[in-house]
Amino acid sequence: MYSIKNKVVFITGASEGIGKACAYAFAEQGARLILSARRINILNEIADDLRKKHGVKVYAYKLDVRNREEVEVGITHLPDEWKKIDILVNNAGLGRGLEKMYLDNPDSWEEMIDTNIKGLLYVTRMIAPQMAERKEGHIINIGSIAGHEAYPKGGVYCATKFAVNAITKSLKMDLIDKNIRVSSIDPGAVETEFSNIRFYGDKERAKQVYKGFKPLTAEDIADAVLYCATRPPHVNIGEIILTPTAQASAFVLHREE
Ligand code: NDP
Ligand code: 8X3
Repeated sequence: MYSIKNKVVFITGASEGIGKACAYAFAEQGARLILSARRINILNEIADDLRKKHGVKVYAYKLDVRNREEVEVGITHLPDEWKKIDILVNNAGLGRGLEKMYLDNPDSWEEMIDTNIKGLLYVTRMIAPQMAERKEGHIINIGSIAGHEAYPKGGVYCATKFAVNAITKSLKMDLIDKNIRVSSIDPGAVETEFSNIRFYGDKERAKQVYKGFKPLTAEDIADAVLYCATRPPHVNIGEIILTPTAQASAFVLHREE
């Protein structure tokens, strides 16, 4: 296992779910963390807990990845000791609604496209050049099985994750002479706040998504992210697709009654 002790890891969407689990997984390995999300109070609590539990340095700051200016200014003005970023985890993302596309509310499309595609691009655009200049760094995108197969009523969410899939592959090619690793972690059903957000706070409906089988946990995904980050420097994991054992695809999911 390649050590990531004292490496600087920048995680978007670190206040909840997979991003938060990544923060804990990296802190356990002694990495230094830049945690970003919109809910700064929660981030500050996580940061304090990580400092206490793992004795690591953490810089938490409020960032809405949809806001290009906020991304550009925030990353440009990171304190000096946080400017050199070794690993970027592009995790911030969401699904909004599950609805036939031709009847869907375009506002939800904007939110998904702005967060999952444009937000990821804005952050990457600010961080990849400094990695390229140093010829050192790793970008890990959180995609989805929805980036490999489209499913009904999820057209725009799937489109955003197909975009992440394409961006990951293309970015790897663009950075091929810069010694940068680019990976995509593409999960199936993970029980987080994802479905609650997708269904606009309808907790009962969200619960049904994970009924009758054992879903992945945020920690399972963090484990895969950490695996990518701790391979020897000459090893690039391009993509990991992971699903619950009861799930074979977006369409084939075995539920026990
Ligand atoms: P959660 O809802 O639990 O967490 C989402 C995180 O993203 C939160 O920390 C939230 O923080 C942050 N976030 C959302 N919008 C923004 C924004 N505009 N700017 C900055 N941060 C933002 O969901 P998951 O942990 O499940 O999702 C994480 C990623 O994993 C997403 O990209 C999702 O598409 C992907 N994924 C999830 C799967 C699942 O089944 N759960 C499966 C496959 C992929 P805050 O609200 O504080 O800003
Ligand atoms: C979230 C998982 O397949 O339910 O990316 O859309 S899925």
